[in-house]
Amino acid sequence: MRTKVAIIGAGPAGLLLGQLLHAYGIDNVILERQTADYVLGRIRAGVLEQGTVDLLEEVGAAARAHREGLVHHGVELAFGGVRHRIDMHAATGKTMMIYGQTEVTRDLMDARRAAGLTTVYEAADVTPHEFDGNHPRVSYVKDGATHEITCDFIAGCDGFHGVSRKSVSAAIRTFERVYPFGWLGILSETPPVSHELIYTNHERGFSLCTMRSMHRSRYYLQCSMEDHIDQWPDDRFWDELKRRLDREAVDHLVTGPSIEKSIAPLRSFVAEPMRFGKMFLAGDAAHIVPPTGAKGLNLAASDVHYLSQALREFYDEKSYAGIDAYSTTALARVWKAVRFSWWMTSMLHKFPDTGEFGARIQLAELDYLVSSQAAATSLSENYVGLPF
Ligand code: FAS
Ligand code: PHB
Repeated sequence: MRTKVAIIGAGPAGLLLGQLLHAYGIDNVILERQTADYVLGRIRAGVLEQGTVDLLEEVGAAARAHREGLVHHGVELAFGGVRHRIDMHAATGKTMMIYGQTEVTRDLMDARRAAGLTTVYEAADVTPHEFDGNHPRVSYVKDGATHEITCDFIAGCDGFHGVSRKSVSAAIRTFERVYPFGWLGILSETPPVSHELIYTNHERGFSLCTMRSMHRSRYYLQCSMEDHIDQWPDDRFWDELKRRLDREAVDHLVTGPSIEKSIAPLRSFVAEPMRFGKMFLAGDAAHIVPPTGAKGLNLAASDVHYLSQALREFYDEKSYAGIDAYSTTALARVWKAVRFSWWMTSMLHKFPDTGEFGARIQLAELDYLVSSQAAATSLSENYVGLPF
């Protein structure tokens, strides 16, 4: 098989890149290790920046998001048992959209299928070859036979555990911080406790009240990395959540059976550079952020925005300028989001090793945020998404 761009991974990064390239008349094929249903079964992000919604619009995959997505103008920060609203729209003129990553993925899969583009699911042993030369290609195994795709470029959109970054033997630098806790997440068919998200700093640990719709809620609790999901039956989850919420939230909390429950580790990770000859890394393949700042999915979107523009410039104008600048341009925005996600995580979670002093610094930071317009504006412009 021959294509211009071989994309490894059919998560949000790979699917959005595929549709952007298609919009620019650039032929592409996606190779995905799992089945489409498996990809759709992963419950992850929930908040879309305006820039991400704009990209979905650009590829004609935003109609359902506009119908079903919830537009939010702010978030609430709770500490010391009191909730404070940060009006992000007033500070930035921008809004966020609550629309699950599962739905984004489904809309992009539908758009790809409607365009008749090739996605090979259950592709095993996907391997990028000769991307530091002039004849890049990708091999894979399907139904017991080995196949090969020759291409001009390879896009590694295969997530943190993918093959692309691991295939790079050249100079690659990684930067990492692993947090001493995880997020225990639950999904339930219950009305959300508030119309907006509630981030809570509590002496027992962080909690987040979020949602997927007005009848489907999602909640997160900071938990120990030693915790196992079997130790958290629904009743224990709801009891612990009530201990961490403010009184008004407890009064409005509607509990119910979990329809999904999982524990995610938290880390900050960046690989530099994001380009190796004819192969590019995008999304979680290149960086990971703790979900506190709701940046993971949105960074995947900005990466593939930069990459698709660079490839469009190459094919339209035979210019390598965008391709040569891709890594530097993407990393400039990545690191600002990594900083913001680290800052939000440091401010809101319980860190046993920083003791009482660390806890007081967190409360001072939160108190400053809710009493200074400048501080609230700084948080807001990072949360709604810095410009592309
Ligand atoms: P993905 O990991 O989504 O997609 C990579 C794809 O590549 C997968 O489909 C995988 O099957 C495929 N793949 C991997 N190896 C391959 C190989 N060798 N060959 C072929 N295909 C291969 N972000 C938020 O903003 N908010 C959140 O609350 C949030 N929660 C998260 C919870 C969890 C448990 C995880 C893991 C992540 C969470 N994230 C969250 C971040 C998440 O949303 C990512 O940022 C987002 O999925 C990034 O998309 P991709 O870069 O496409 O990577
Ligand atoms: C979610 O809705 O899953 C979500 C929202 C905000 C975050 C993290 C996760 O910071």
